[in-house]
Amino acid sequence: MKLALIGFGQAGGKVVDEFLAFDARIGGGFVESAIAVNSATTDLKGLEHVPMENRVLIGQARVKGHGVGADNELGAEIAKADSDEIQAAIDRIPIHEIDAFLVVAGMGGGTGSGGAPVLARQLKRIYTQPVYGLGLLPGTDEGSIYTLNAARSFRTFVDEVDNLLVFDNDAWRSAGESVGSGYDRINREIVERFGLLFAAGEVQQGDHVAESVVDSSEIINTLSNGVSTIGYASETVETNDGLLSSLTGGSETLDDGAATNRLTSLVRKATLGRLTLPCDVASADRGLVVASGPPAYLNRKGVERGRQWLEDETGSMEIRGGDYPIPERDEVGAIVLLSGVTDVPRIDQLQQVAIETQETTADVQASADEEFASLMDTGGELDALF
Ligand SMILES: Nc1nc2c(ncn2[C@@H]2O[C@H](COP(=O)(O)OP(=O)(O)OP(=O)(O)O)[C@@H](O)[C@H]2O)c(=O)[nH]1
Ligand SMILES: [Mg+2]
Repeated sequence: MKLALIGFGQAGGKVVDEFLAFDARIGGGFVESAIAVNSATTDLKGLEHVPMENRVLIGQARVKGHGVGADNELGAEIAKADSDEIQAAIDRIPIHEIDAFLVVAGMGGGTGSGGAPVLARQLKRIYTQPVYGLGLLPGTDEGSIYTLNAARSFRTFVDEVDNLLVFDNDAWRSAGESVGSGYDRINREIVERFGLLFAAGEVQQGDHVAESVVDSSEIINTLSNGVSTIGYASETVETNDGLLSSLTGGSETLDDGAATNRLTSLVRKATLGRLTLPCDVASADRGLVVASGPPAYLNRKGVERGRQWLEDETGSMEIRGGDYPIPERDEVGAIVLLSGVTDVPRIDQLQQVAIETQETTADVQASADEEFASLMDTGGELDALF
């Protein structure tokens, strides 16, 4: 499916940049337009693939190109104040060409975490296409301001978008890795999963028509509302099947039984392995299984078995399935999209933090009120004395 990508803040911009590189690498064609919005000049300069004219600096009057320093209320304010500048870039998107918007942002900082929900609301007001969010949750070791920002932003963002796809940095960090190289690796993991999903919905008739290719409407229906997570598992395969596909017309598999078994276990691995947002799989409301890779290795029975297995695992009647043939790839993979998930420990944890902070704020307010009242009482007594 064709997307207009909008990266908000530093993390959002970097991930959009990586999406562009990935799309070019796999010949996916799922990125129609890419825009980066930020309040920090250096972040925008650091991007490699987002076209210069699509890099939008906001909040110059308030923060002079230096970012908002994790103040997400300020992030939201400048996104509102400079909405015209953002809109000017969006006006250049060929809207009739796109199937959806995807707004990408780190939830822990200020610019993206505050601005992304504001932008999502603006897009939903104006356009009929679905507006999806891709929210990156901070690591638990980043400090409480990041957690608090994420807790607040998550609640707003999920309300403003049609579906919030989530990636939890905390579940994906590895010990001993520098922050910079860590993010580079993580960003590649992100775009591979979400990129393959969106690219799957972009296969055109005649590209390499497997009969059961995924259609963009199947992705859109799976993403109808709530929160989503993705699992992915892959296996390297022999690539000399270029010859084989040309001999067999690209429609037959090498060995049906082996291909079926491989796909079925890849679907299980993808689902039971590390998800972009770890959750209880049984709580998913809808799902989509996509088998990707060289056409000779894709097989309908394998996808169907995997799909049925996921139905049993989730108890959902709404599990879709299909193929994404990628002739040049030396990997067979299974992408499992789980949507409308509700049992998510990390989100419960974030909500708990938000509630506790609200209570603390309320307590502080209450004791301030009390103090004020007692001062006024004293004042009253003093009044009576005079
Ligand atoms: N996956 C991923 N996460 C990132 C990356 N950079 C930062 N983050 C995460 O995103 C959160 C927000 O950071 P930024 O995107 O830098 O924040 P910002 O939106 O630019 O806002 P300010 O810097 O406060 O103006 C951090 O808490 C990190 O968890 C990245 O390259 N990849
Ligand atoms: Mg920043």
